[in-house]
Amino acid sequence: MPRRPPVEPAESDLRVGSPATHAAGLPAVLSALRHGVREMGVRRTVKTLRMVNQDAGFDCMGCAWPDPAKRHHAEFCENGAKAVAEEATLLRATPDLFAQYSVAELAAQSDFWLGKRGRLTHPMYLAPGATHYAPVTWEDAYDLIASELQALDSPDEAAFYTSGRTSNEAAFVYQAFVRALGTNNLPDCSNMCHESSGVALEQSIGIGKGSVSLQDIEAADLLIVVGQNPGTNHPRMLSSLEAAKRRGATVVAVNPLREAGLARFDNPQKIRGMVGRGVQLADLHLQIRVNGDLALFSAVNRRLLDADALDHAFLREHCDGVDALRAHHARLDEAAVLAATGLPPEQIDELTRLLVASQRTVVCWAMGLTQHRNSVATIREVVNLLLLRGMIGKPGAGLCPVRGHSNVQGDRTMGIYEKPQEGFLERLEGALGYALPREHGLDVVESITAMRDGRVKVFIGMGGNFLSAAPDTAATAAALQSCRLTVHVATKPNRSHVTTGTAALLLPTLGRTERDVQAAGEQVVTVEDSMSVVHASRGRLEPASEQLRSEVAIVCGLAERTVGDRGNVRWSELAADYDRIRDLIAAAIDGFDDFNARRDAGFVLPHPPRDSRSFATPNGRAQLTVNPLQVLQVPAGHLLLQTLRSHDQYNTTIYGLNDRYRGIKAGRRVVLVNPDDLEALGLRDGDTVDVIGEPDADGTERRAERFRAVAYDTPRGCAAAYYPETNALVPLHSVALESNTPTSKSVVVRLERVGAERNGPKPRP
Ligand SMILES: Nc1nc2c(c(=O)[nH]1)N[C@H]1C(S)=C(S)[C@@H](COP(=O)(O)OP(=O)(O)OC[C@H]3O[C@@H](n4cnc5c(=O)[nH]c(N)nc54)[C@H](O)[C@@H]3O)O[C@H]1N2
Ligand SMILES: Nc1nc2c(c(=O)[nH]1)N[C@H]1C(S)=C(S)[C@@H](COP(=O)(O)OP(=O)(O)OC[C@H]3O[C@@H](n4cnc5c(=O)[nH]c(N)nc54)[C@H](O)[C@@H]3O)O[C@H]1N2
Ligand SMILES: [Mo]
Repeated sequence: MPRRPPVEPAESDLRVGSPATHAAGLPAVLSALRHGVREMGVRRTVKTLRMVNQDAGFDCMGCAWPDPAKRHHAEFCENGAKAVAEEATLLRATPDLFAQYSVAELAAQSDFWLGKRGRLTHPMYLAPGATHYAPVTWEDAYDLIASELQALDSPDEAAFYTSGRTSNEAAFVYQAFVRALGTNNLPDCSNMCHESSGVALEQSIGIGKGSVSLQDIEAADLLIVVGQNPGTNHPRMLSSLEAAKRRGATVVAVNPLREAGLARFDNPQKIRGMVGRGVQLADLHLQIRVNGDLALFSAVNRRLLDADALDHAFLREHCDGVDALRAHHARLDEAAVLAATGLPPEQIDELTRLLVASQRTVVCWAMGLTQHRNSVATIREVVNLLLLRGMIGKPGAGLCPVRGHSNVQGDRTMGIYEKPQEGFLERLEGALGYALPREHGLDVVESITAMRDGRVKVFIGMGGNFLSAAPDTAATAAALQSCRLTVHVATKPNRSHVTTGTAALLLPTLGRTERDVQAAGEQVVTVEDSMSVVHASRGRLEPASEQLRSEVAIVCGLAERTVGDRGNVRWSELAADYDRIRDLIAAAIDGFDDFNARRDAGFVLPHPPRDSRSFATPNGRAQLTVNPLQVLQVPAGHLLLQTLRSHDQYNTTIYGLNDRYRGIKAGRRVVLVNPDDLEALGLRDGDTVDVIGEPDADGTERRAERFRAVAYDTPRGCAAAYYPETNALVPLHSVALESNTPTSKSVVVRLERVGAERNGPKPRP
């Protein structure tokens, strides 16, 4: 029975209370059930949630945190349950919706409203000059795309985006198709996410992935969680931290905010978590200033070097660069460290003391480290720390970049990468049996510029919400609008679907919860989690509409029409039986031998530093690196804004309008500011303000309108507000050095009070 979409609260409904001091527990279970029942009713909620992350069920698309070997009866968390409810919803965005509203009218709605229309049911086409999307057959849709692609002067005039939910099988055929066409233009969400981690790790240890397993997390005696909010974004990680704590581990949080999830945790899987007082997680909280981490880790490393608290045997046998690092840190300016971190030196001493005492150290991090101008340098400095202490390639120790999307790491392994290495291409070429392009392609930021300048004319998005996820919303909108054709393979409507090129197509696809039946029968797909474990995922629900096609089927259908069978590839055979795709993957990619035989049990991909302390750098040794301290200067009267996630969203998908842990209810347009800064800026808690970013070179202003200023516990000079409402403020040219990741956590802004005369109706984002 179709349900009615929820009604969006008005601006005046926004309430601000005190932040929570506990995470999860009963409120988490109740919140999960409320979202589930609202989207899909009681019976379907119970049935669906029982299949998450079970051996015979589907992989939760909530995050990339691994599953424990011994699974709980209900291996889910509040936000995993919300992610599932969002996909398994009974609401439907049918052709009637697109007949009722023009594209312009849809574009005037909020992200929340668009997402809450429900699942897309039919392929839809927006013809050149048309005002409304209209239904189209799959065959006509493929033909339209094929003819646009074939009409290009060069395959490099198309860009093929991927969001990290795509399965390994779909990702593999997608990149095989794109490269058959002749381009490496494969930008992906990683470019905006953990690219800085990949670049830094590749340089330092020769592989761009983390080096720990779940067992390592639980066996560590010291866990440092930097720039990450696991209580909201990786709630199952709290269970692992809890397990480590019960064995006596110390947890340190490095974060400008006192996130509830790192304070006290009531495990919803355990009775004691529902009725007891829970476990205190972080023993030490370093309330660092935004972008201060390079200074912090430099200062810690200097102290370790000064105290000679080093693993000399490990350094001698495996590493280069310790003398250069020592000479560099000997000149470290402690005053600059204090200014950048805002931390009392005693706290840095305390962290150093914990490190020296630790036998098994793990450092975990996420977007708080990766989305700054100096991110790659910062992460290299984190690697320096673990190398100095010999904390790589032994149990209970290592590097843990906590990935975001549930298969973002797997997509990269499958070749979704604009800068493929020669060795990878050679082997892939052998397996596919046709020639592959060598010239590197465009990443996300480069794709935006290329579209805007007319160098890219066709945009295809395999999932995701390119417009809302990318920086500089106005620039990205202009980029999409200057394309001849924009295509989205998607489950639910979003802003990218209503900011289109001259023509546009919406291709509805199966989600991971749904049964995928092809010519050879029911199919399974595989994913790779944050710790390099590959495992199977089986959809169980009936598809949201009979018209839906799987991502694999869509790619193969399109490839058949555009490039045709070639080499060893018969697209229709791949689409009929995903085992045939896995045969190709086994031949093309390291670590996937006997893929079909091993997919059900799951297996761990090789990771030389973790497995044998070997490092695939040019000289075979791990590299300690010298990273000059760069401190971002914020002009007087300005703040350094970090853009982050609320507890009720999945990236650009807005589940609901509350952020329970931060005390925000029924609204999202808030900017969290230190009370002393508010006073210094002549503002009061509760004022309505516009947030204004740095102007463009041509003077165009970047402004996000009507936010409630909220006095909040964050260091002086720093502020926080939700993404994607604030993406308009991130300049397209403001990127991390070396990784080209937008600096979503270092946005220089000022606040302008909105006078009573401007208290008109709420503008749309
Ligand atoms: N429920 C839910 N789960 C998700 C997602 C979601 O949106 N919702 N998104 C998924 C994705 S794609 C990703 S990448 C991950 C994101 O997971 P997170 O990285 O946890 O996500 P953010 O909300 O961006 O939080 C960034 C954290 O870093 C801190 N921080 C900001 N700037 C700095 C800094 O300069 N230094 C330090 N030390 N800390 C800083 C912030 O205060 C915040 O706690 O989560 C994944 N899981
Ligand atoms: N300011 C700011 N910007 C950021 C960030 C930030 O912290 N601050 N974080 C960045 C990060 S870490 C990331 S990863 C990106 C996220 O960027 P994206 O991955 O592009 O964005 P999502 O919001 O995850 O994409 C949601 C859409 O995916 C589609 N979808 C969902 N499930 C499926 C599926 O199974 N198949 C297909 N084909 N489509 C599906 C739905 O239509 C939904 O609307 O945003 C980045 N942008
Ligand atoms: Mo991400």
